[in-house]
Amino acid sequence: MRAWSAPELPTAPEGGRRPRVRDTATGRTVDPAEGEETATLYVCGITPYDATHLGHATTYLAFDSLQRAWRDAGLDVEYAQNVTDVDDPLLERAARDGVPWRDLADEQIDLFRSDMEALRILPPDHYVAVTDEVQRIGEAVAYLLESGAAYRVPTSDARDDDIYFDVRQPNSAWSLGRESRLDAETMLRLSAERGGDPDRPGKRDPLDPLLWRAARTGEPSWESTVGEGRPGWHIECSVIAGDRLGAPISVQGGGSDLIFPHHEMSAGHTAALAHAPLARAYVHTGMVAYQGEKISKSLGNLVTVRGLLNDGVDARVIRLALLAHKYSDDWEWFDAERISAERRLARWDEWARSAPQVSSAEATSEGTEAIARIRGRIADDLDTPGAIAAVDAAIAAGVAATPSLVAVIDALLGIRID
Ligand code: 5CA
Ligand code: ZN
Repeated sequence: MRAWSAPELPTAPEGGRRPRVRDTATGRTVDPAEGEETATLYVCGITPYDATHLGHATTYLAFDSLQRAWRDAGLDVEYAQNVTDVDDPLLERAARDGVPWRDLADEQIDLFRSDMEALRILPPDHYVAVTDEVQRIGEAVAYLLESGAAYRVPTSDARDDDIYFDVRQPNSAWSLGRESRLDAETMLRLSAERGGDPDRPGKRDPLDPLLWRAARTGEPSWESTVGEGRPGWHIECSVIAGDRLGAPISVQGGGSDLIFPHHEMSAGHTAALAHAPLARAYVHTGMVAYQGEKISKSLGNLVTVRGLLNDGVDARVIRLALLAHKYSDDWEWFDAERISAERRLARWDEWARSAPQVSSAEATSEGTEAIARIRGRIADDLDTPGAIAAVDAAIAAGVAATPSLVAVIDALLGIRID
């Protein structure tokens, strides 16, 4: 599927540092592309049933920062992202609003693309709709059945059986809890809250996740190796990441609401399919809240990228406001975030216009130091607030706006100042 247009990446001076990031599965900060010349990244994409809110934007911006850091360090990046364009929340919203689910999905995917483009977020090399991968997913589910990692559960309202993944199958690359490190009670609670069905009769373990849902009347379905139906949620990301990037990838990314069950089960599926871990590092962004609650399409407390842009807010202000928070922290959006980002951007623009100019050939030692500081902050687990503070400090100290310094700010923070 078509992604969106890539923003221009400026040519920064050599000397970028390889980023280290915190891996949820080990709690350690690691270089997930150690020894590699190409870093591979998979970030869980949207379920397209409502507009891109600031929580989504923050998550995609964090992985944009990671890619910018990798590229600044001279690595190539191969990046895949899915679109969950068939799933219960999308079907329920379409039914509620009386619109065909396909139309709702297409409209929201278009909006998402235009929001990502406005925010100058680097597009994936592989932008993959789940509905285009149903055959491949069906084959993967057939393989899991044959190898004993999956089993059938009879249904009362469908002709075929549903198919579930057996979380207790021994596997050298994964066992339950490997990625999330949660206790059994928390897993049960989160499974019930986040799309699982722990109470479904006929399962071997309450946590076993759905791999394939047999066709039901009134629901979209496709023919596949395992009959007519549609994919479960976690298998889509395992199959797309494995097919486009190959396991293990450097980083599996998404919001912290995906740690369990989504990334845990995706890792389990990949281990059973490829006999390899899904990722070298699992990186999770914090949840953005508004009016005291996590921003969520289902709660309806949305602050959308489109809404802010329509109010005349500069896309660079949105970027700066979001980057002012450490990616892994939970935080809450207030109007004050926008106001302080506007003031900061005005200072930065003013500096680029009025600070003593020097030619690109000339490097001042203060400028070189500021560049090293910005790079050092980003390489240290994507400390964007630290990098922003380093720019503020350079401006306050009267450092010249050299082309190199301006280019590094654009290359790493995606903010072009003029
Ligand atoms: N389609 C699945 C992933 S395969 C999904 O979770 N879609 S989503 O539209 O609900 O979320 C898209 C991305 O935004 C996910 O990475 C999710 O973790 C992240 N996200 C959702 N809400 C927030 C929030 N309030 N703050 C930060 N990130 C969020
Ligand atoms: Zn996913």
